[in-house]
Amino acid sequence: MSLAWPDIVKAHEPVSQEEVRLTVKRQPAIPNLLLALVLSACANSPTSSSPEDVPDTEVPPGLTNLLRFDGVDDRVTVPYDASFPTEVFTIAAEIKLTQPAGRAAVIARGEDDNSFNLSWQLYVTPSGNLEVMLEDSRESNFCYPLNNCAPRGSCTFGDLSVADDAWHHVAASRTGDGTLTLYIDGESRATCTGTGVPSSNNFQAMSIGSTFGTIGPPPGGVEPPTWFFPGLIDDPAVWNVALTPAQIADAASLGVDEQSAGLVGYWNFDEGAGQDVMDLSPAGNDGFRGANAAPDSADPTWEAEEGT
Ligand SMILES: [Ca+2]
Ligand SMILES: [Ca+2]
Ligand SMILES: [Ca+2]
Ligand SMILES: [Ca+2]
Repeated sequence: MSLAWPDIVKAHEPVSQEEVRLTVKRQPAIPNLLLALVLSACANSPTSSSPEDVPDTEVPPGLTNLLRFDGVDDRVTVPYDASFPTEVFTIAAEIKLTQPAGRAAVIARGEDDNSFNLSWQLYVTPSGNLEVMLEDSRESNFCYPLNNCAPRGSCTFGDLSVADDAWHHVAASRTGDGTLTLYIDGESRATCTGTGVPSSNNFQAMSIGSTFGTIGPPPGGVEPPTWFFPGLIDDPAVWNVALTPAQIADAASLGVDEQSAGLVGYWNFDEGAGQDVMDLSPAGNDGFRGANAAPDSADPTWEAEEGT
């Protein structure tokens, strides 16, 4: 088809592509007339396939997309790579969910099958609050900002609620001197100093929408995926540096800067079809939907951003 979504919008309103992106992401629905225009343009194109040929999880080309996670087993898997950051990192994503029944992982370097060490994980608690868990090489788990697992360091924090069925940009960074900061919508909401040191004895896949492992060695020694995220995720990203508060604010309002120093993973989930989830960072950490690179029950569902 010849018409892309931003082109259609531009024809109606003199706004920038960035404004289009933010408007589309944050508004509950697009005008039905415009969506019908896009869909009919696809249906009428002589080169497009018939509706019967399109699998359920595909969305029309030309739209920007995201992934819906079912909270049962859905996740994105990124095979282990030495570029994954450990002690110094920034992790971020845009999320939308209602209060989860259990813990809901956004992005994680979860438990290793052999060391039973996780490095870090960002998740939403059953109370609907953003939280980070770190684990050191001695299998001590540290939970921030409540500091109510193995206590270490100290925190100050404010409102961390994110499970209100609205889009939120969430992020966490950790510096080399152990300062962990949690951000919501570009604002610092928690700062912890003297935090635990994430274990580097971890060769597990990175996961988006879940983590790997329960706390401690499971029977059989293989860490199962768990803490499945029920809702929408877009634009997850990972850096091997601690971004500044100003950089986090920019990422929240403008999106991920693909040229930003230290970027080692950025998945915009715009594919809209197929298994591959491409990393737009120089590190090339491409992932796939679900438990494996073939269609499986753990595949999250492609969804047009306009549908949110
Ligand atoms: Ca562990
Ligand atoms: Ca997207
Ligand atoms: Ca799959
Ligand atoms: Ca599923």
